[in-house]
Amino acid sequence: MGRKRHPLEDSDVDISVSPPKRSAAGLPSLSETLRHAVAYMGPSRAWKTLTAVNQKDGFDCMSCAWPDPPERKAAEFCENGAKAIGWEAEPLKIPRDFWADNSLSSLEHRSEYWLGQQGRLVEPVHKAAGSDHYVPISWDDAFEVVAGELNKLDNPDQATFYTSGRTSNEAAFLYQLFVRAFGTNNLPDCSNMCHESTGVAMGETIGVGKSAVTYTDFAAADLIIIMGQNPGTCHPRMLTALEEAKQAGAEIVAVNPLPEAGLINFRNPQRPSGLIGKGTDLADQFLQIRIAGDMALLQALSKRVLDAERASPGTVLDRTFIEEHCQGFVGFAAHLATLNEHDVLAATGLTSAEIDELAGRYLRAEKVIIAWAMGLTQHKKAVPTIKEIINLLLLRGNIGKPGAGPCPIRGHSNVQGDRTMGIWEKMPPRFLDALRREFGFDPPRHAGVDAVDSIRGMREERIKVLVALGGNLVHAMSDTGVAEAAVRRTRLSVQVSTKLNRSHVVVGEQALILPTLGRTEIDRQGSVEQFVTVEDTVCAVHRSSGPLEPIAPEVLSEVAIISNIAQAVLGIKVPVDWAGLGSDYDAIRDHISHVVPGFEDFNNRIREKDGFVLPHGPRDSRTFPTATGKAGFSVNDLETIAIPRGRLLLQTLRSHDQFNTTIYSLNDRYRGIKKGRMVLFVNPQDLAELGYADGEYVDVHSEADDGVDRVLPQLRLVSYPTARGCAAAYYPEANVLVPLDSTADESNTPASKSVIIRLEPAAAPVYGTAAGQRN
Ligand SMILES: Nc1nc2c(c(=O)[nH]1)N[C@H]1C(S)=C(S)[C@@H](COP(=O)(O)OP(=O)(O)OC[C@H]3O[C@@H](n4cnc5c(=O)[nH]c(N)nc54)[C@H](O)[C@@H]3O)O[C@H]1N2
Ligand SMILES: Nc1nc2c(c(=O)[nH]1)N[C@H]1C(S)=C(S)[C@@H](COP(=O)(O)OP(=O)(O)OC[C@H]3O[C@@H](n4cnc5c(=O)[nH]c(N)nc54)[C@H](O)[C@@H]3O)O[C@H]1N2
Ligand SMILES: [Mo]
Repeated sequence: MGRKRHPLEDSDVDISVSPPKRSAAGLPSLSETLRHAVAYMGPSRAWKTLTAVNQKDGFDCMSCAWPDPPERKAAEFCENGAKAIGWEAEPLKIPRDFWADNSLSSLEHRSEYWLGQQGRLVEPVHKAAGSDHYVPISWDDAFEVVAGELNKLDNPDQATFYTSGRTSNEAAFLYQLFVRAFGTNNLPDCSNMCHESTGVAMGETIGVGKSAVTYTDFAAADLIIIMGQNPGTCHPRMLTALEEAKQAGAEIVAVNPLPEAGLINFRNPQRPSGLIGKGTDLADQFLQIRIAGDMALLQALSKRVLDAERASPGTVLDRTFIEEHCQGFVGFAAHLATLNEHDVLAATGLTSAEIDELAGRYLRAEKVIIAWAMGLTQHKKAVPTIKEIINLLLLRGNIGKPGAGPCPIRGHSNVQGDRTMGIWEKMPPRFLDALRREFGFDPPRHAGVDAVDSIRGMREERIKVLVALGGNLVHAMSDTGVAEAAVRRTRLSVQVSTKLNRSHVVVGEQALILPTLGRTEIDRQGSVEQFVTVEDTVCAVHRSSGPLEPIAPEVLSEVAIISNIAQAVLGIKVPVDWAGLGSDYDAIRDHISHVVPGFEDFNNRIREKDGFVLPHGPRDSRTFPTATGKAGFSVNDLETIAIPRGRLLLQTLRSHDQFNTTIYSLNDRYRGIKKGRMVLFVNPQDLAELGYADGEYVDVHSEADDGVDRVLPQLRLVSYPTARGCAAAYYPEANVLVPLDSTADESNTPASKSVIIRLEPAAAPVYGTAAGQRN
């Protein structure tokens, strides 16, 4: 096999920097895909997995929530999907002596990259109180440890149950059922750090927090505006949909502080012309906005639409739609009349002409999609910003018709489905009522804690047990130092995982790792092969079943683990057949069909090859399940971030070779970075004004109201064409800079894309050499 088994610890000593790319995918992507897949899995496993991924009878790719097209190609995956599959399906196991050889205090100094390279977890391990080592433990003993600690608590709210968005619908449903039967709504999830702002904003304005656009709408749109999203890296198959839309005549506009390669040009590796030709130019207009300037831009666009209506009454707004389906228009229009163009230009860094041009495109288009991701959701004003997307769309009836609508692009492959299944700390009473009717116990009614509040609870020792179904909470969370100290204060932390990460080495007094099957593997209960289901970002539900034999016979599925924990913790306290549900996923789906709207007759409908699309009132019939039954225009006061002189606004983002906290390699091909992640991208003029040069090393300090000096030391400066006044660094490393209390209003999502920073010359010598000597 082509991969070194234990690559050297990353040291960032050899970072090399070249100019950013102007085009995504193409031949380099195809060769990276094959190189990566074969190096990790070998040719036969690579073939087996890659021919099954995203096929109708195969498994759902775990790399993002982008939907599958109605007609599947033979190769229905992207470069980054292949990396995710290779990472999971590599036939490398953590050996038994690993736990004796590596103390927790030594593992703590290992990077996320190194931890992820050690192979699959194949046996449950336990760290006893006071011990510095994990020791293998039997499954039954592991479940008893969990039961012992949970049943010792004074009340169920002293435990919190995190979920990451790879969990299937079946596992998610069973997990929330167990947690609520145990007696708490403490069900934080990765969505709290991701699209929570979207859920709040769309829930309040149109009554549904999910995309009102389906796959086929892309090709039917006249204009697609992509805000705060990097599809070339994070949703590469979206580029195919954009290319198809473009060929069908759509215009595409990108709004981003960075000229991301995938937004500019796409060389479709599925077509010969994409491999050797020039590719398709995607963006007709690129607005290089300042970080957090989107709310001002959206308001300025709506104002221009209203001005156009005033100039030619009756020709611009969709009056019929507004009168029949909306409320709040008059107040909204009056509020925007006071919008000050100077404030808009200062906040966005754009010119009036650029905004006029985009407004012109919006006015000419009959059908408009606005898509967005983390560039919009992770700011203090994220919720009102997304509400301004809704305002702009409502003005011309761009919702509930083909080719139009708001389109949040979700991240984790089943994060949306997990929510649908009840993974949320504040599910509405109608869901809890349905649980009670179905299962005959009364679920708790008071709201639980989200991810940030879970950390606060652990920090203050109100929460004593952390159970995590997947993910890497301590490293995905903001304020790494605070998050880690908080988890260390728990009595027990439990991780249900496929591979090692930081959350396995920064743990409570006692800790458990429970190894589980991944998407690529066959899940047998008894001798019967099970399948699971997922929901993608456009509400399509379909099956997933992996083609590979499990990495080891002892490894249990997530469903089986939850079922066993529930039996150990609850026994017969509630009338739920945990064992039966753990061994027959159809039985779980039967319950889902009674509890979750849209899943009626689930078991039959899911067996129809394509699965089904969940109902969505605004999308299907312009029915808005809000308090008033109408879509709401909202009034949002423009508030911009005051950046003191000599400071920059930092966003924390993903490289091309990572999946969240999982690092595949130290390269970021499109941005020209090789062999290192400790870089800070800054505009050349800002660098000059601050008195630094490309290649110098700095310590980055964040500045927050709490006065705490948070530092990320020794970043190599990279002169980069980002918007003025803005900087970018990689997540999760840069999470040390994001204060725990810096969150979005209303959604409590960490504001990890607007951090005020100050640069200082690197205090310590850089990796043994003087700063600036190395390029
Ligand atoms: N390969 C790969 N795929 C993934 C993931 C991964 O890590 N790797 N993660 C998955 C997950 S969980 C998610 S949520 C998604 C994330 O998908 P993205 O949201 O695309 O990921 P980020 O890297 O956070 O990129 C945010 C983008 O927003 C831009 N941006 C930052 N601040 C602003 C702003 O203020 N305004 C505007 N207009 N733009 C801004 C950045 O320049 C960047 O292009 O991807 C999913 N898919
Ligand atoms: N600064 C900053 N912070 C951020 C973000 C940001 O843009 N900037 N983005 C935020 C976003 S959008 C998100 S979604 C969160 C991500 O937060 P998480 O979802 O908590 O983190 P991941 O890195 O996706 O979790 C990876 C781990 O999941 C486990 N795993 C993988 N596959 C499986 C499986 O099939 N089953 C189980 N049980 N476990 C599995 C592996 O052990 C792996 O190490 O981070 C957030 N944090
Ligand atoms: Mo995410």
